[in-house]
Amino acid sequence: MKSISLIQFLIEERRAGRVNAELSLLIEVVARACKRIAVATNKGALGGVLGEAGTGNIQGEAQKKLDVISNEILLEANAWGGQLAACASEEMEDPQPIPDMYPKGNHLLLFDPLDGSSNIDVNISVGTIFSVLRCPDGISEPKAEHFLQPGTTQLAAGYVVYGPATVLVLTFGHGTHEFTLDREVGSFVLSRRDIRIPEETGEFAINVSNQRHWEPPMQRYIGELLAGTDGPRGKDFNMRWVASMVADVHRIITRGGTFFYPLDAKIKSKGGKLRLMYEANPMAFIVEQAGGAATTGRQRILEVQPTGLHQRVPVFLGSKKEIEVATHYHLVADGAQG
Ligand code: AFP
Repeated sequence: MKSISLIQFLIEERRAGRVNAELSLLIEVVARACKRIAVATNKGALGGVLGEAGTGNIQGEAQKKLDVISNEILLEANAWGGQLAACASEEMEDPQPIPDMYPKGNHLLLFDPLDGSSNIDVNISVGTIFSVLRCPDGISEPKAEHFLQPGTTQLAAGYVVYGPATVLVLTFGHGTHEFTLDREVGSFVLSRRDIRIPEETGEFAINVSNQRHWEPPMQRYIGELLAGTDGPRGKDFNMRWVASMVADVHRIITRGGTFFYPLDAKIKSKGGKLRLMYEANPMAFIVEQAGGAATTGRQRILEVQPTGLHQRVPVFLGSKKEIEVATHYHLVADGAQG
């Protein structure tokens, strides 16, 4: 089979009128930055990149050295190319403007530079998640409010898993596609086009240690899965939890399944654990484009109107039929559905 590089794929998408030149170049730049993050990640202890950075991020979380390195790589790579009006990172309180000495473009880039970073030191897969929005017309110096667009307006979203292989998964709203990094050649090569997530599944992912804090409909749903053949679902379910969203989502993109980070009593005041703009929206776009579903348990994630750059939401995503069941239980509990 003739291999298709990411660059070739992007040129073909441009010719088909699905992507403009500026957006295509932006994705190339992000992919190139992610190759550098892959190199840093792969060096592990030998690169002096493991351990704490000794700083905290806007979320109040201790930063790992690789969180800081990955953030810097993405900021630096994207500053000068002329495709962006500004960047926003999960690691920074405010959006990062494009320095005056560089040309500005019409796009806004949001990223979680190193998702799952608590897994770095134990050599488990981590990843980068990104989302691209259009900069509102007439805005030359975007502020946080200009990023607060619902996920339905995303022009592109993707993630890179730094695992046994480095894999990029990408959507422009015309299907979800996977590229694997050929380390010898140094380029991403198309490995799966138009990925489809099976509608039904027997596998779910959730951090069960939070069970006692969940809301009743979540207790009900997971309780029924755990009851297996003896319970109302009449079948056994398997469970996985990597604690790197990129790795858990990649499993779902590959063989189906579901992922839940529901609301629980410990995180209720924050609105959830995962960030809408950096994690939930890009993953929801990717999953929906692969035929899956993504909700907050009550609402389609992509339709949530953001109120803050670092807003958190509950996340239910993956194989459609199961996400529908879990969401239905929440709506019934709220009295919104019979
Ligand atoms: P870190 O980047 O701090 O490791 O958080 C990862 C994450 O945001 C997401 O990737 C995981 O699914 C989730 O947190 C794991 O959360 P728990 O540690 O509460 O299971």
